Amino acid sequence: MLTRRKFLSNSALSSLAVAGGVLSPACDPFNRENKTEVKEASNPLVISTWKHGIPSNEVAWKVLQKGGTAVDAVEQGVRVPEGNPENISVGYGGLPDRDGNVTLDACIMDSNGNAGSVCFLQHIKHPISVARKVMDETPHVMLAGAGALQFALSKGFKKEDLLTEKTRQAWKKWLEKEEYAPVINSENHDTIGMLAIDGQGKLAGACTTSGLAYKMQGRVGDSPIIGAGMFADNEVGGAVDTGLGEAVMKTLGSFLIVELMRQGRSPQEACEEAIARIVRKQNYKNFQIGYLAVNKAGDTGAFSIQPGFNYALFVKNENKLYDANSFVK
Ligand code: SD4
Repeated sequence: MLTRRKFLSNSALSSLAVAGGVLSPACDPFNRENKTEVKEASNPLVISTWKHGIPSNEVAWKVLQKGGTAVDAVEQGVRVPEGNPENISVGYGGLPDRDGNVTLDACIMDSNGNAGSVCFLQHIKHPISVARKVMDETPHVMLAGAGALQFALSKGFKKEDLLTEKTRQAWKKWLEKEEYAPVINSENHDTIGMLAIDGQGKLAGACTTSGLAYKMQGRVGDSPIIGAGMFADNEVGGAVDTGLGEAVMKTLGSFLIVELMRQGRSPQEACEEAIARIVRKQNYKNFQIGYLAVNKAGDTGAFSIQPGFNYALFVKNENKLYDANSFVK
């Protein structure tokens, strides 16, 4: 196990923490003595939202088993629901906006603090892989709409119709009444957020969604916003959420959770505090938010506003679904 102090001195030796003028994330530019002890996870781990997390974790785990990195694991893992037309809230087959357009949001972060994101992206089945390319191959963090599509096409992604017969019918039915009300149960909230720790103890995260069903054209949620839908800091831990993005964007929930963990809260306490910040100010009765968090030691936390939020945790060769505790009982 590495303490943070050892970690700091190791990294200072290994690279003097400066590569191409960029400070290593472990290096404190103010040379303050940091007394926080950070335990390293002794096992790889994958955690993700909802029951589609089970097959997604399987794929991520296989990447880790082969010695792959956490960022490769989360990218490959969340591609599972993205590519599944039966999943009506992520990627291909996601429910459209009010005008029948499937518009996708996704983001990814690696263990070096790099981030990539796409929002309001249409016609591309795997937005997470476009977000990964934004991170790896552009000087930017986020590309939106037509620009994101143009970039994806330039990288060889295929332009596809993402509306399936099933979602076209659901949308037509919705048009009969055109009533828009966020629903608190899992039918309307099935974004996948995933965090992984690899064999080197490195941490990464990903989040991908088709967003709220029947949203206004152009609406972007929390999921592609770094620090809202997902945040991962390899020195501390990571967090992801699912639920009504507007509530999360107003509180920057995933960033908040990581910062609370940095200050010593457990992942569970940090998730509970992030939910507390929402229910204190917002009328939470009609919506759901669920948070997941993991720290560097591999401790996990999960908490939601309403009952019914579950998540999949793969650790020590076991991939299991758990029910999260909730604020409303
Ligand atoms: C959004 N947070 O677009 C997403 C929706 C979601 O599970 O999480 N669904 O607001």
